[in-house]
Amino acid sequence: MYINRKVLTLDEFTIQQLRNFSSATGELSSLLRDIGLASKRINVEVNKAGLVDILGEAGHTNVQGEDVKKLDVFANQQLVGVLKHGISCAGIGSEEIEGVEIFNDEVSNNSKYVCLFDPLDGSSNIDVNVSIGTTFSVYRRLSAVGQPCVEDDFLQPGNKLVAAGYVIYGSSTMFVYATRRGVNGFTLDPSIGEFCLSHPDIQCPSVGTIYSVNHGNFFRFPKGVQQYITACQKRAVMDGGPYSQRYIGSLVADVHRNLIKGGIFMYPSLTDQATGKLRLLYECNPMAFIIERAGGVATDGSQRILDIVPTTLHQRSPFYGGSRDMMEELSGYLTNSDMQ
Ligand code: AHM
Ligand code: MG
Repeated sequence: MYINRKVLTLDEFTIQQLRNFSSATGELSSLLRDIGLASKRINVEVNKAGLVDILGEAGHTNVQGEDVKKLDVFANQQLVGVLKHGISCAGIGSEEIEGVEIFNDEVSNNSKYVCLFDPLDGSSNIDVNVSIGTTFSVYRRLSAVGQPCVEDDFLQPGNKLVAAGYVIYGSSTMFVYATRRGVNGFTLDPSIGEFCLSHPDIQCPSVGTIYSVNHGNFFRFPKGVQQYITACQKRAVMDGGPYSQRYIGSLVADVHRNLIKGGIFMYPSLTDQATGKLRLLYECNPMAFIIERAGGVATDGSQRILDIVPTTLHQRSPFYGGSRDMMEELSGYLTNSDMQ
């Protein structure tokens, strides 16, 4: 078997980054390694999802007599487990858990980060073999190190993020994370069980030809969004032709594609749900942080996603994000008050 030893693994890369900072303690590298480990375990179970009918339904006992858990519950347990037993995280917030979980042991109380995640996003796609993902946000805690962390440590705007990322369980499994220094992507090499640097310094193209939105909601969108979508469809051939509409219904997969190819993703407010669907702290913020670090733009229609000051753990926000020039064109439609 050929192994390319020149390709950096996720661990090697984060440690290399660390060497550039004399004051760095390695806690962030350790936290990313923990999330990487959990995501490898999640990946193994996601790949077996189609076997659930053979091995046993979720919530039942399989043929080996083991309890079969729903995948999103399993994913949550893996992430909570690695972070709780690791040395870098004082507590977590998760889409699967109502309140924050404060670890409150000696090592965790001395950790400087808190983490929020959606363990398995797009879970309605699991049963039909479509890409799903994990999203995560990392904040430096505000409360004093040495004490248990507190809920306010989690309620920070995205502009305070130290790092954010996602894992996509797709045709291959990728771990993408961003810090203030940029965005890098790592593909899981199953032969060695390591994430290997495959997409260094990801830059979102400033223009693209893809718009991603749930078209079924068209008549529930603000008028400006309807007008923008119609403009996407009416683009003249001389302007590069109409854009392509691509919507997977998995935030991670839709954003990942647009990040690489150029495009715009929208989950607008709806007439009967003004805040849209996506959760601010562990869905919108990590994606907005990554998009911005890659040179793109992300807003809720009127302000930067990353500037929204959260008040509750599971609050939702409309989300528009992607290629800079496409976002600028969209904002022309959204800022016109007749269009709202
Ligand atoms: P989930 O957290 O219940 O999986 O919902 C989030 C998902 C996103 O991945 C995706 O962008 C969106 O919901 C799709 O919603 P819809 O089916 O309304 O288009
Ligand atoms: Mg979700």
